[in-house]
Amino acid sequence: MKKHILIVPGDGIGQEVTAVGKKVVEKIAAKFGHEFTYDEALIGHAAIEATGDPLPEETLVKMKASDAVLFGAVGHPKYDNDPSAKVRPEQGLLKMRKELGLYANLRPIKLFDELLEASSIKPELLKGADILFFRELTGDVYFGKRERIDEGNTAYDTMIYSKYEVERIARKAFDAAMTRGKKLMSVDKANVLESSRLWREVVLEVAKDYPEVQLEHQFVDAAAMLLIKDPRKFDVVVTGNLFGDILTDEASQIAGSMGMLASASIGDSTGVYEPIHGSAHDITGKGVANPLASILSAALMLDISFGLKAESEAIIAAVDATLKAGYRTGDIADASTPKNMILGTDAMGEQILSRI
Ligand code: GGG
Repeated sequence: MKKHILIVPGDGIGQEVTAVGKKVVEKIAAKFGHEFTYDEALIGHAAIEATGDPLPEETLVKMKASDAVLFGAVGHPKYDNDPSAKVRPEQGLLKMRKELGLYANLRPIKLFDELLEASSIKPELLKGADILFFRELTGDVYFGKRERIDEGNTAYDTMIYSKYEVERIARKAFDAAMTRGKKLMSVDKANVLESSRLWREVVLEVAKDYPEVQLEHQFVDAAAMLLIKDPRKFDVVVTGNLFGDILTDEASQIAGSMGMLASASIGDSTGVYEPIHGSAHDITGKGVANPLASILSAALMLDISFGLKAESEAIIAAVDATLKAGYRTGDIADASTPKNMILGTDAMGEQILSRI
């Protein structure tokens, strides 16, 4: 198979983990006889530094012309202490999602058995937990009108959803539920928010086309509590942009670490595959970042964008076998992990490559 992949490492540890993700894709191509070509582009702080724009036109053009994008992370600590900065790395991420019509963000919460003890949640509550989040990605407060008024003393962000936006993400989630346990949880805050009441109305309407799927509604606060209390209650979850952002970070603790969670953003054109973690400047340059989320994002890319199921499974099996062999990065190590089994980013990548 011939495919063109755009590598967009972004900022911080995005650079380090995406380099490893790319090596894994190259190994898969060699092993399975595919002809993948690659290009690279800037986004986020790296792009601001080079061009003044967090998503330069050149990057967007390359993204649209590619078969898939392997993405890293955006962010830089200099903006944390400058809340009024007009140009920010995250604007590149949001614009990319809007321009590519990436309305569905799939975030599988997969717990590898070997990491049961690494999780912050009791192992007996966790074993068998397997959740697939559908986070809506191009609506909500992230894209609603926002403004400072009252001479800068008051600010607002608008939580906004239209029917068609809810319907298309709901259909994706129902379709996924049909291929899994035929259970779907829709998360909203319909007891308070009007946009959530619209969300619930539309989900109920779409549900009529999926009579086999058992639909449950939860308020976001209750869902946040249940994720920790009873993670096995969850199968497929559909929710809005803000609630999905927060809940999936929480759910990463089920998988042991944010460094384990991959994601796929799909919609109208090129799919984008990225770890859910950010740029993590506190560990940037130390060579200790966990590359497994990037590697697992590459596996999602092969499966979802290219339909290469066996190739995708070969990556997941290599991750599983590496963990079974006892290798860990610092974020997923525990007190019982021997020091010589705690690896840095590249060494962990080498272990995965050797098992493909
Ligand atoms: N790889 C994910 C990433 O770069 N996250 C940084 C970020 O700003 N995330 C906000 C969001 O996902 O909406």
